[in-house]
Parts: sequence; C-alpha cells; structure tokens
Amino acid sequence: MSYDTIEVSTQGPEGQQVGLIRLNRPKQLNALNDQLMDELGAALLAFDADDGVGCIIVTGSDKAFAAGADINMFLPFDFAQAFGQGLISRNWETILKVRKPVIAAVSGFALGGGCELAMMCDFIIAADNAKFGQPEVKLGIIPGAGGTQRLPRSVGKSKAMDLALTGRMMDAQEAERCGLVSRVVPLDKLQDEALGAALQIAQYGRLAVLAIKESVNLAFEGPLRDGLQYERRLFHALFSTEDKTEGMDAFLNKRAPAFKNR
Ligand code: DAK
Repeated sequence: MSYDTIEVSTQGPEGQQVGLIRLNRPKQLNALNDQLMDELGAALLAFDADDGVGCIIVTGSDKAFAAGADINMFLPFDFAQAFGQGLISRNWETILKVRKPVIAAVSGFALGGGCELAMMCDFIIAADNAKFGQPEVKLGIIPGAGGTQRLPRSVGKSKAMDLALTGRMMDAQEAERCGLVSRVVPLDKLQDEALGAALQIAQYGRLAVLAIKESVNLAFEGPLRDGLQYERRLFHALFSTEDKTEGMDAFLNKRAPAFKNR
C-alpha cells in the first residue's frame, strides 16, 4: 500500500522486524489531518497483523513529531456538527487497537494532538530538542484526544494542570523528570536509540510482550485491584507456553533462547 502523508519501512532480521512509521507533512510541521490519521491507522494495523514484525516505532521529523491536529480541519465546525458527526473520533484512536508495542520517537514539537498521539504510544523516547505541550487553551478549546486524562495519569495533577491551563511548552528534560518520557538522547541518536529498543523487544517471545503491554495498560486505565488480578492471571497463563520453558531453560543452560511465539 502506498501513502502520501507517512513513510513506512521495516528494519531488522526476518521474523523479528521493527515497523517504522514516519509522519510526513513537513510544511505543516506534521499537523494531523484526516488523511494522515487514516494512513497512520492503516499502517499500524498492517504491522500489527504482520507476523514478522515484533515492535512498531512512530516518529516525525527533527523539527516536529506533530504540532497538533490540523487547525484548518476544526474551523468550519460548530457544536452541533462536532457533536453530531463525532468530529474526528472515527480515525483518531486506531492506535489503541494495536496489540504490539508502539514506541514514540519524538523530536521537535509534540503539541496538542501530537502530544496526545505520543501518549497513546506505549512509551516515549525523546530527543533533547523535543517540546511537549497542550496549547489548546490558546485556541479556545481543550485537549480532546485524551490529553486531560492521560497527561495527569502520566505526570501528575499539578504538572498536567500547569501545562493544559497555561498552554506552555515543556522541554525534554522536564518531560523526563516528570515521567512523560522514558529516555532523552541527543537528537542525532534518537532513531538509533528507538530502533535499538524496538529490536530488543522484537526478539522476545511475542506472547510475553503482548501480555506485558495488556497488563501495564490495565494499570494505567483501570483500578489497581483489577489490574493486579489480571496480571496474576496472565502470569499463570504464560506458564503454559513453550516460550516460558525455552526462556528459562536457555537461561539456566547459558545459551540464547529460540522463541517460537507459542
Ligand atoms: N495546524 C495547521 N497548521 C499548522 C499547525 C497546526 N496545528 N502547526 C503549524 N502549522 C503550520 C503553520 O501554520 C505554518 O504554515 P505556513 O504559514 O507556513 O503555511 C507552518 O506550519 C509552520 O509553522 P510556524 O510558522 O508557526 O512555525 P514556528 O516554528 O514559528 O512555530 C509552532 C511552531 C509549533 C510553535 C506553531 O506553529 C504553533 O503554535 N502551532 C500550533 C500548535 C497548536 O496549537 N496545536 C494544537 C492544535 S489543536 C480530537 C483529536 C485531536 C485533537 C482534538 C480532538 N478528537 C479525537 C476529538 C487535537 C487538537 C489539537 O491538536
């Protein structure tokens, strides 16, 4: 399939590949419009369905991961149209259906919907020039793709209120201090760092990787008691897999494991 607003490629050894998706509307700083969200969703679902791919990276350009939803798209809508038509709800959250890990490799601006898209990924690796923010208040609106919910869960209430109410940008170091991003690296090392992490994940047994993602997401989205119970069930369930026996036997016999994803 060919795309106009994203670039798609794969890297790594057969069977343990990484799917790479680069947002590509450079003139608009990768502002997210309907076409881009459709193409991103299609590429994500294709990688998720590809048995040879074990992890996915979403990235942008040096200057912008994404400077938000394309503001031109919002201009014609009034409340009745936005609510009645479910303004861009259709294609915005496809990423949440993806079962394989998705890493956001962020350089430059990650603002508004761009910051929300990065937060919908499983973790964020940032370049030292990254800038995060929810500037919607400056447009007379609020974060509408999960920002008021995911940001406080990620960085705490005080920081989330500060960012969403002032609309200011937060640099990569501040984002790392408050837990929004997992690592900060120099800009010229970002792609290698993200690819290294993704290749590492892609080499592990697929079942354990999917189970970890599902279980951590429950910690993030549901009550603690349900999350703990779910984790225990998945933990026990993985003892019925060949990968568990292989992984443990390989460790005890000081050899590399050969996972079969079953
Ligand atoms: N939309 C459209 N065009 C944008 C854009 C955006 N978000 N951001 C930048 N551009 C365009 C600029 O208009 C400019 O176009 P030309 O004038 O060259 O034609 C070009 O990109 C370069 O931008 P600048 O000249 O402004 O570049 P600077 O380096 O001076 O400034 C900036 C960069 C990122 C600080 C600035 O462009 C900026 O403040 N941009 C707007 C950021 C913003 O407000 N983002 C939030 C948008 S609202 C939802 C899903 C999503 C959302 C809501 C609901 N649902 C599922 C319901 C999301 C909402 C948003 O993201």
